[in-house]
Amino acid sequence: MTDMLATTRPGKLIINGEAVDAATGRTFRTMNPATEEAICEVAEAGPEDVDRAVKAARAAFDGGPWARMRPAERQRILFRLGDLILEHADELGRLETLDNGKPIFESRQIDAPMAANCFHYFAGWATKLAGETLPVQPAFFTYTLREPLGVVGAIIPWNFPMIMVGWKCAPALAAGNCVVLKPAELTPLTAIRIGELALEAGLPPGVLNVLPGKGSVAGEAMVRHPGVDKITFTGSTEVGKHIMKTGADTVKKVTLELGGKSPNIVFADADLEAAVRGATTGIFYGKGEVCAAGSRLLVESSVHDEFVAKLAERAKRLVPADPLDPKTRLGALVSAAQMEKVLGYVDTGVSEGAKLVAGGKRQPVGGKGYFVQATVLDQVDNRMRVAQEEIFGPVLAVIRFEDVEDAVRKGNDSPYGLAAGVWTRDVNKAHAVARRLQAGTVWVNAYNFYDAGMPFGGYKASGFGRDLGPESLREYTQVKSVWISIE
Ligand code: TAP
Repeated sequence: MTDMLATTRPGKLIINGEAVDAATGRTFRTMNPATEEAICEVAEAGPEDVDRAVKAARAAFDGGPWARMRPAERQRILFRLGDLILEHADELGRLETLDNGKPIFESRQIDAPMAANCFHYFAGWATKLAGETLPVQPAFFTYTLREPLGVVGAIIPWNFPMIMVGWKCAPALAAGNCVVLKPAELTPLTAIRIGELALEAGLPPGVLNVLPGKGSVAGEAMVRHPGVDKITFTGSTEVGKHIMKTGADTVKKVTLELGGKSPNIVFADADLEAAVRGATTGIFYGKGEVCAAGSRLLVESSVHDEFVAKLAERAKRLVPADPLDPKTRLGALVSAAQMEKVLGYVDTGVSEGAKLVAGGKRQPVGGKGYFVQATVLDQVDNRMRVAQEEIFGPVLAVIRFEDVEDAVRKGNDSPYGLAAGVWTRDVNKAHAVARRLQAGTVWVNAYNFYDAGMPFGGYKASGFGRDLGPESLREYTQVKSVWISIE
């Protein structure tokens, strides 16, 4: 604990290039879910701070330094920010682990490089966004300009705080927008630190403002603020719907990345050893607090028993441990409330008739922390609540299927459509099933792969719009058509 405090300072808001207290002077305490102890106090943004941040962003955008800067210079600054994130990966990884409870292996080795990768990738786009010359009528010279939207409000969840900063801010900034970022109240620390690094990289004041605070207060004020042109949101479907409704009053553009209940489908002809590994990481990576978690495992009947036996054995070996230990692969859930919700779903599953074959219990480490065992529920029917509702924890629901038709039908029988996995050695089957699955991402003989260059987002109730890849730049730009009479 002493060591922990030595590496964390009180968190401030970042508005117009300065670290400041909230206008009200209010703070909140961010907690370490592995030890149940406080990490530090953080300034709590309210509506007045949102207004200041939006005005600073507007000023930087409307004829300010960001708008006037040559794209090559914007590219250089964003690339430098990617470098700084890598240079500070130890510090950022540690902050993320303290705040979120995820293993340091994930936050240091995967999340920090992924966040950096976003800034490196999108930096390159700053110099490549262009309109088109469209010769539609001989009497006119006609072309389009691809322009930024203005001020983007980014509202992000607690499961991948650092990565979400990269997913949202890198493309928005590369396209020439200014950003007001609200990290989740549970995990504000890495967003604040990246905000500081952005200033060090040379981002002019006001271009990236960071407002830790409550969603129902600071987030709500951002969505209602007429000076915000667009909200890019990742979080729950419930809050996403609310944002869409509230944003309508000021005709906000909205991108929503919401929940999931993704099917990971194992055919009998798969490399079963690889599929067991893929099913395990598909659900237990990130403690299952992953929007795209392969939380419904669909297994072909003929290999079901053998597969589930191997899976249960593997899950039992995945023991919760100190997230700061580099060997740990299962950390603490983010909060007591999340742990209670997850354990409640295990009970629900059992009472619905599912069979618990691994885990199912809280397992404190050193007597503390919101740790939950890697849990496998077998004999789940796809209509049960544990198969239809997002649990957002290390709980896998195993469902049998008989053939391709049955697999596709059950796979798509969900309100969500974020991701899916397919395990087979038959290349025709892989392509055919990938086409038929209603999901924004399909992994074949793999699970949970991401890259800044590959679009990611949902079908159905998992939202609309895309993060990452060239596709995401459409979300942060608008097109102007210019007609010049040449007669
Ligand atoms: P939410 O409760 O929806 O929170 C997400 C963000 O919205 C937080 O910053 C939250 O602030 C804020 N918020 C809450 N109420 C708000 C309001 N009225 N107006 C504006 N902002 C508001 O989700 P969560 O529990 O943090 O995250 C888990 C969910 O995110 C899961 O459903 C998961 O599937 C989804 N998720 C989706 C994806 C993709 S890419 N689709 C990726 C990761 C997570 P506070 O937390 O400070 O209250």
